[in-house]
Amino acid sequence: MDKRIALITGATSGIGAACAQRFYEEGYDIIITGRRQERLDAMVAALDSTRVHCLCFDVRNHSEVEKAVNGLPPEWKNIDVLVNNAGLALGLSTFFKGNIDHWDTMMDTNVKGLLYVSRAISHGMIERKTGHIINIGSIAGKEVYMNGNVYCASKHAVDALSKAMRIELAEFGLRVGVVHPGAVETEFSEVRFEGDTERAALVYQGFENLVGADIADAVFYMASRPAHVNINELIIMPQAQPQASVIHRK
Ligand code: NDP
Ligand code: 8X3
Repeated sequence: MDKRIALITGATSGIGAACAQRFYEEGYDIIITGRRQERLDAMVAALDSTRVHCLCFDVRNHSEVEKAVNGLPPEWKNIDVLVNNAGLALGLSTFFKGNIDHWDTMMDTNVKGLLYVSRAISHGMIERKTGHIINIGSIAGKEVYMNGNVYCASKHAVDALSKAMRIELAEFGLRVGVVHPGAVETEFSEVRFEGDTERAALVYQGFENLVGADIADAVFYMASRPAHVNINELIIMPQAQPQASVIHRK
């Protein structure tokens, strides 16, 4: 395989870490990003360091994003696949009791952060007339569940932006897809419940949840289709979760 590069945002944990591992195993050189430098360092140490480049930045900070992408060494600039995975949910409550800081963080990360990274990286893809952007949405971007309001809105925005990007980038030969997972056991619920690990564990109790590798498999499937094939979207659920708010637990 010719040298191919995948950049994965939010690669320090969960779905992003699984995507990084999968692309690496499939022969890609990988650019891993996140805010936790120590985790990025540990990942580089566990792999062939000539095939991994790490960038530590917060996707919410537009100038940090631009600096990180524009400052890539020449041999890392030609990104073939961008996996926009960094994201989070904070809290579960009605909108009328909602925490405004939570709303800002979710919208800034899941929507604006994804836009900042995509804008910065798409310029090179457009110039080279090749590239693939794969966004990680959510079943929360296809359905709405009680108390999910702003997180669901942010993921509906990811769904809409995936369509917009596909329309606007097609003439340059680029592909855009989105993967919408149901419940995947990661650090997601620990983050949502702000470190309450007992509450987080309950989310995944009594049924077989998805794991990061299930989503990485779908993302890699999209990326590995022939160049004339674009998988627009995939919705991937645990068998026991037929819709967002229904989970059959034993
Ligand atoms: P994790 O909490 O395990 O991972 C989230 C990743 O996002 C981390 O690597 C984190 O890195 C990164 N991240 C969060 N905020 C920022 C930020 N401001 N700047 C840069 N990186 C950031 O959760 P998941 O792996 O589950 O989540 C990944 C994506 O999948 C999210 O978009 C989530 O909404 C989506 N998703 C998750 C589902 C699930 O059930 N788990 C289901 C459907 C969708 P760091 O903290 O180092 O910055
Ligand atoms: C994460 C899935 O249903 O917990 O996006 O919101 S859900």
